[in-house]
Amino acid sequence: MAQGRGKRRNGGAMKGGIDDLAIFGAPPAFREKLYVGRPNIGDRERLLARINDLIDRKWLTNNGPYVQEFERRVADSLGVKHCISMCNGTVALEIATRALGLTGEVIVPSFTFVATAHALQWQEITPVFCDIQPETFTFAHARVEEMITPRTTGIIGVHLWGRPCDVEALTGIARRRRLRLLFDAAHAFGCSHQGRMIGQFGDAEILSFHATKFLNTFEGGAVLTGDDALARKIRLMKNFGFSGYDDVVYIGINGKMSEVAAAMGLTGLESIDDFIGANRRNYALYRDGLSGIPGIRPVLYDERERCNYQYVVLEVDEASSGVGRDTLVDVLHAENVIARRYFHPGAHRMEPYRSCFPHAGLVLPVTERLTRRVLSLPTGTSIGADEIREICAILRLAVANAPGLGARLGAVPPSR
Ligand code: T4K
Repeated sequence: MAQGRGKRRNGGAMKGGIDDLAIFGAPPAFREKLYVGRPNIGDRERLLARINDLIDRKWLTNNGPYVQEFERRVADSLGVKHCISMCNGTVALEIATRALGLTGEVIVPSFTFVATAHALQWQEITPVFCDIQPETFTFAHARVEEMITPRTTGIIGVHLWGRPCDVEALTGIARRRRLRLLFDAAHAFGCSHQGRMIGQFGDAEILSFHATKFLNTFEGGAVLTGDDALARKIRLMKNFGFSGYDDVVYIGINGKMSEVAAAMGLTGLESIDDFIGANRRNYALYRDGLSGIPGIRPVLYDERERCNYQYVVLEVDEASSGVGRDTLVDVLHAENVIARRYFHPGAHRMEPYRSCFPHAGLVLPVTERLTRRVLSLPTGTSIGADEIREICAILRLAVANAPGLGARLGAVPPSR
């Protein structure tokens, strides 16, 4: 697999002094931009062969053979009875929410991609934002229980960055309070929780196969469930409510995955071990390369579980590093490292939530503190070890020169 060929500018020499930083006018460390979320692509020949096949077959969508095979393989690999593929993760969330009969209010974390909240609001269900635990970045379940009202019908837990949320606590709350429990597992394909694969929990879980995800189908998603009746309903819903050739028995929309998307997914599945291997190697390189930098803490994965290591996330403690998260992002962007602030500023600080009742003025202290501290770095199959070492060296240089950086940046406009 091609990894980071020829992107470094200096061919060996790392940046050594503050004047070498591109934010002060030096050439950027990388000739090309390094992105978070560069797609993992499996074997190109296998993909093109599959695309040729589907073109020859003239069966492009509507539950074609590749879609059926993809669904079967995903379900088998996760140990889930039903995998119902979708055109994307957001539609998977919307359809799952609707099929579960959620109405009124649903409790969600704010520290997530905004689609988790929008999927509810789009259906005029109120997302009730709950704060997170600082150690895990996932639901503070004690708070979840306090937020239940007579209008609450469900909870959506998010396995943020593929790190499982507290499944047991949420399952207990949902059972006790007779609520539906859905998991947004958009980041968590291939991850496990206490030895069981994500996908097996709650009433249903949803996946995203967006281009930026660990496993991609260009665009795509899925609902996973062990519940036969729910699976039947979701299959109707995603195909206009058709139960047969021309018999519509239900209100539905179009949530179908195409054959070309499934061809990409099947090809990616064959390279899963390579994808995980590259991500795990990158994660280890970042951990080594960043160790000992004051105030920079990589968010860790539980190595006892299966992980996809798809997100390399740092938490920046400005009091110790002397440099704020946003300054580090500016420094990296200038070097052509397009670090991201996933998921700043928190869904409750985005429109329409930040302006509208009942969210306006909502304060979630832990979410707000952490969304100001995290940044995601490039990883995946398109980045190499040399590039990671250089990114770490840039961060080390920035923190080592924190006072000078701060003083000089007072006069430099931010790059974003
Ligand atoms: N729930 C959660 C927790 C999610 O994170 C998401 C999606 C969903 C639900 C909804 O699933 P989908 O409906 O998307 O299937 C990106 C993705 O668009 C989104 O799928 C993802 N989460 C989110 C975390 O990231 P943006 O706005 O950051 O996308 P964008 O265009 O800035 O691209 C991200 C990076 O990837 C860039 O640095 C460039 C790079 N990139 C992107 C694409 C599309 C490439 O290198 N190649 C590409 O083809 O949202």
